[in-house]
Amino acid sequence: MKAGLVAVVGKPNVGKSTLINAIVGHKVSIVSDKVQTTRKRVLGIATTDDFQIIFVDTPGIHKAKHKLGAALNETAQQSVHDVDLVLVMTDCSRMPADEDKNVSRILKESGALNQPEKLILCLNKMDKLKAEDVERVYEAYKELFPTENIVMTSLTREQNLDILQGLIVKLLPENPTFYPDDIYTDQPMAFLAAESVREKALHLTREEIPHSIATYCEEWTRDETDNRLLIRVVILTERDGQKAIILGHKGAMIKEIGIQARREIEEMVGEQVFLELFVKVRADWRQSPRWLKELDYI
Ligand SMILES: Nc1nc2c(ncn2[C@@H]2O[C@H](COP(=O)(O)OP(=O)(O)OP(=O)(O)O)[C@@H](O)[C@H]2O)c(=O)[nH]1
Ligand SMILES: [Mg+2]
Repeated sequence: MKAGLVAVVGKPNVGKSTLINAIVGHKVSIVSDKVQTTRKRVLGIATTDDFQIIFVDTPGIHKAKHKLGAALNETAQQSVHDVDLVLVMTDCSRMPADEDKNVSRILKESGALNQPEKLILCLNKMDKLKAEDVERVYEAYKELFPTENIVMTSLTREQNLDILQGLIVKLLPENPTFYPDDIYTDQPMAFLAAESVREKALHLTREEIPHSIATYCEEWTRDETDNRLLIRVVILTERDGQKAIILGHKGAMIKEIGIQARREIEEMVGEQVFLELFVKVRADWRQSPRWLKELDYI
């Protein structure tokens, strides 16, 4: 039996959470085309008869502009300690940017680059890479993250996912499993439900809205009269104007967020649910240590 922890790190929006969901086979971490989608450390656990990969999903490492950003970077940096493997993910359709260099520097400082045999470099989004650029990007990323364990993938097309999984398993130490085989995350259902709401809001909104909202589950109870699960999720915004956008014209936006999230949550819990959404305004919550703590971001 091979088993162990694999921290997945990299700059924002490269596909870290997409990878984890694909190998775990459950949606443990939300995905979007906006940066800084993942906001806290989340475990995604894939178990078979031969292995247990315990992925640590982390926020994308970026140039922080507020306390929330600093907390996200801190979470990501801490996650590479005490793991068996570090998987660094990059978007190979572009040459390394300052953010990739910053990730490299952080991994160097943590000592991860001194153990190339425990480092995996995933060059993702190869579907967007031109054939004539392959060698150039390969060498450029290898220079930043020196290791022989390199896999080029397209997660959206499921290309080379099996090769990457095989490599992870090969490099994991011999261990008994750490979690029962039916557990796929360390997060409670209430967190997954709140994240589902945030994901739908990220998909349906633009500009500053995705970054300025947070969600949390306020209530998770069973209605005694009709035995239905009642889930109340709060969408936190920073300004009245943002609240108005989330609500939408005559409530159309929040209704759509609710419909899409409810569908996903019902699939997750395997029964019908009553999903209630509330929008609250808390000025500058991203700068408030109390709110960041409340939301479990620090
Ligand atoms: N074209 C292409 N898009 C991809 C691929 N893998 C992931 N994506 C897309 O890239 C975007 C970001 O994916 P995420 O998994 O949320 O990225 P992340 O690295 O977890 O991002 P943060 O949590 O913000 O750090 C989503 O729109 C994905 O669908 C790929 O192989 N090719
Ligand atoms: Mg993510």
